[in-house]
Amino acid sequence: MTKPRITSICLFLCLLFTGLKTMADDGYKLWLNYQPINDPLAQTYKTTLRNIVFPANSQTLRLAKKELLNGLKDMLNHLPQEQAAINNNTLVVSTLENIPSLNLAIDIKQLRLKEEGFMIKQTTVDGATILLIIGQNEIGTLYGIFHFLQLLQTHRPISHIDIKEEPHIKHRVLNHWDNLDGSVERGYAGHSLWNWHKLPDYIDQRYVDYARANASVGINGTVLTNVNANALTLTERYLEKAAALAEVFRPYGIKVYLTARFSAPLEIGGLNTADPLDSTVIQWWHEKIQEIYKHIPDFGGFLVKANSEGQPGPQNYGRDHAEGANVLAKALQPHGGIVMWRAFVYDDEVPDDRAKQAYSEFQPLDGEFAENVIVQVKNGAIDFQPREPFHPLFGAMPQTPLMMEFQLTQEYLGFATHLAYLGPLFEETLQSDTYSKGEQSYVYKVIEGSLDEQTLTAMAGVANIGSDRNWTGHPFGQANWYAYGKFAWNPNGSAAEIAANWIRLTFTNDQGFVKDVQQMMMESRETIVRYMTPLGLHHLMGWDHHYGPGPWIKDKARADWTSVYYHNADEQGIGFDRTSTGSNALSQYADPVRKKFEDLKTCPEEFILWFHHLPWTYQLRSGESLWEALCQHYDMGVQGVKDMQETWGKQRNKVDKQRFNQIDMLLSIQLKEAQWWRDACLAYFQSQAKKTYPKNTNPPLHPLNYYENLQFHYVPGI
Ligand code: GCW
Repeated sequence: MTKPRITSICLFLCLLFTGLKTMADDGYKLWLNYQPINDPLAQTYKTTLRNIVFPANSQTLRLAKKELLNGLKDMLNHLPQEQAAINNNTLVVSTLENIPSLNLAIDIKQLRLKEEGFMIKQTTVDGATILLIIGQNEIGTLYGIFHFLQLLQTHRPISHIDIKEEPHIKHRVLNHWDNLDGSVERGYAGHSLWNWHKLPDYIDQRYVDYARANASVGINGTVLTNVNANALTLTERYLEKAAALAEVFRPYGIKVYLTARFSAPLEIGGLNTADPLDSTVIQWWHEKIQEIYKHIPDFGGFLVKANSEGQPGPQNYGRDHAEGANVLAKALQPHGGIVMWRAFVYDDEVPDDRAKQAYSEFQPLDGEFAENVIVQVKNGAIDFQPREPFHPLFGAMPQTPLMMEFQLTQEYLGFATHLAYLGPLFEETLQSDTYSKGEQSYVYKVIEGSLDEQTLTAMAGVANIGSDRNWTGHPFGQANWYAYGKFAWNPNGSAAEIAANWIRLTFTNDQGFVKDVQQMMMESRETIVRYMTPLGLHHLMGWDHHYGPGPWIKDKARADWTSVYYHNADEQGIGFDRTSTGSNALSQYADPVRKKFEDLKTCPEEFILWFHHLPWTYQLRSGESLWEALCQHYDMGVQGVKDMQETWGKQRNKVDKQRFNQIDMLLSIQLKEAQWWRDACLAYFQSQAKKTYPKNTNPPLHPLNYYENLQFHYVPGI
């Protein structure tokens, strides 16, 4: 070959390569982005996967096989040879149950797997080196395939591989706050995915892709409808529609759940009461549940928000939460269904510290709930704030299964315009020590049932998914969906590791990129805490729509819907006293936790104003006064966004143009809004503290009344 020809081939390859980088990627594929592998590893993969034995005798196994072969074709441009017998370099995929039919010299008694678990193992059978993917059942096998593909996507070695994976939590569920009119409460990524109007006859491809994405991270349940429930959901017309979705999701191992409006017997049942102890009501639920199972034979059960924020519930009839939950549970039990009963309650009348109310109402009911009821508790006692201490109910109800509710949709973390990787928030909560049974009684152990020997276990994530082409609005919102799935599978997981894998799956395996972007993700949530609610402040957001800052919000129908109730700032000081001199919410924690938070010497400064009301002159460990530290945190928050911009700016040539630009533009919005949060909060707190700004803190750009008078219309999510 002549020199000029070689040069032009090189040039062509270079152009092709850079062309790939700049090609548009709209993010629709999520982390299921099977990029061609241009790495020496590709050859090893192909050799190891020369042949395949994969009898696919069911719908789930057929789609697992299709997923595998498509993935191999896209990544390796290689299709293994289908074999009946087992030779060297064969990939064998099977459920445990099907192994005997393969005549493999393997003792299956040795292979123990928990429900939905799988193993991936290289081994020698009858002299042949083979790779085994074995699932405890069909769904476990599908999970094994996805896991295997992810290993290839992230360029991991597969020789001598020996992996066993089992879910630590049984029900790994998304909660959609989707309304029947197509809107999504606190949804920032477009409309609802569910087109109720066209269902049941029109099956959008999105439903399939949604199921596939969930299965790829082990999510096995979906609550289709908003917890602020509409009784119509339970009418025949809508059950037919929900059944059509259930049918799409079933082969992917995903069960459908619905939200039950407690007053449904009145609203759609024609009864004149919804008293859970009334025999006609009991009968009504019994019949309704039978009807549901006729439509959806594997229906998962109900999620219920009762006696909270105006939702009806058993207390309307003088009954308690257990009496309410148990009526539904009894009717669901013969069918294997469960009730997820939310503990997000705060009394309509009693203006006690809102942080105490869930515990006050639920803890005394420990042991009163039916076996198939699990109490769904938000990660913190107020409401999905950028940072909250763990909810005091964790560890406090040993005789009741408790599940975690995380919010993936960023209601309080900048909607879908701010980059907030929530892995560190999940990890921080799950690794908190409740001390309920002495040291190391971590929240994750409560959730996985190991602390109190619970077998009914679950986790919920309030979905951040909508009709936006890239599903989550912000491309990095996808990481929160992914990370939620991973933590629901193993609540003792690592946010940093999950982030690195997600980056590799979603963007590239380029080491520099992975390192930079992982660091950016890991710091992103702390950055938001700094420019929104530093040092334990909380609930400072704009009224009702929750967009932007509103530390001045006061004089509303309920004190605990205002901001001033939570920060109590005046000329003397700031913070909510939850110690024994204040609301004593701290008494709800186990003693070592209470003491740690109560004592200013040991209270972590990130929670200091959550638990203490302190003078502005209070000296923090850094030596700064509280006022100076507050100013500094707001400044660090804004600087944190600038740092993210810089990090992202360096990645221009490492990702496709489309996502690069999207993220770049979103970071600009985030910077503007971080500055706005900082300026508005500082202007307000300065007006209370009446202190001068520290030397290195620039005063806000505008006077306080400018921020107070900003008006917004058509904010998404309401
Ligand atoms: O965070 C609040 C939201 C409400 C939500 C409620 C809840 C679905 O502002 O929109 O209602 O929590 O979790 O029930």
